[in-house]
Amino acid sequence: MQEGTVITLGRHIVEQERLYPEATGAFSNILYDIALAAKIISREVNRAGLVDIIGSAGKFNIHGDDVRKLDEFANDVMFNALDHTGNLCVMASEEVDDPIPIPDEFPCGNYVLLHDPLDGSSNIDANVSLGTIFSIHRKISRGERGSLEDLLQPGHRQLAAGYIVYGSSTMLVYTTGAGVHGFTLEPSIGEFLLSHPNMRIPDPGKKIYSVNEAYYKRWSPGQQKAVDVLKDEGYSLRYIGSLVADFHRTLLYGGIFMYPADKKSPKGKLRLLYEAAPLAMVIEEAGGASSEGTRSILQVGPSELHQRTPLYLGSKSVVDKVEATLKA
Ligand code: AHM
Ligand code: MG
Repeated sequence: MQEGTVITLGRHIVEQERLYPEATGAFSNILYDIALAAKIISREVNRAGLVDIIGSAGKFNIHGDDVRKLDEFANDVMFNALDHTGNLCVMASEEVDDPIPIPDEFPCGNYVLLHDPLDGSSNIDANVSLGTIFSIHRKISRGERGSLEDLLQPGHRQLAAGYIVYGSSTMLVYTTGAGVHGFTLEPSIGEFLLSHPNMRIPDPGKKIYSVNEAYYKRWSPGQQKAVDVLKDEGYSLRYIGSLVADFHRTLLYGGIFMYPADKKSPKGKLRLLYEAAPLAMVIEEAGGASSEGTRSILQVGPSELHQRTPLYLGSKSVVDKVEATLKA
């Protein structure tokens, strides 16, 4: 490749697809459609602070209950970008209780999409980074239309996963199992451009742990010990409270992100299928590790759509160390 060549997300997806001669293009189209949805969500997230000044162009504003409506907007954008293309057989969203069928008037395809359309939206008033998280599986059920069975697959079967972080710039990071690649949105041309090829998490990386330490008294003795040990080793605490932003920093700098189980939330807070599994695929593909305490998140077989899980993500040596302390 010539020096100075600009690689758009579209070109990158096509080049990745060529690695699989049997590919039909359907899978690539899903990634394009997610990127389109991300651009629309990014535009609205960036405008959210202006709504009081210039008025809302859409059906939401930024206050009180209406904050949640930005989640709903993002959810609708994802649905509308992906419902009609004939590539998906069923979807699921953190915002919706039940499986989301493809409308009867559209054909179904061989893929399954799960997503959290706008994670961390309670932070929007403070201009804190938000994110979208996605996970793609192959259809495994026999019927023509997808079903719950297609959605309840363990993370190790994901074909692709990634996230978009709406930060000081908007970035899309994804993996199809052939490395982790990061793209930055160039707003003036509306394209995601390859800015972070072959991302690898540093190990051990910067001495950073990321957890809501206010819950310390509710943690198990093993969890308390794990954090005590990190502090004794000179680690610093960084916690934004917006998962995609905390995860993105962890991927770039190393260290560990934790959302453990505690006495109040014995299964943790974060969702296995929309948050934990996709980010676990990304971090493991980048050379890091994921855990739910005793095993990789990717090994956990879901039994319900909105299942929660304790979550550890980060540099492999650090996750291993914390896992060992939890077991001790
Ligand atoms: P949400 O799904 O209700 O938006 O909550 C998810 C968010 C994550 O972004 C973040 O990691 C976590 O909740 C923070 O929770 P806490 O305030 O308990 O630390
Ligand atoms: Mg969420």
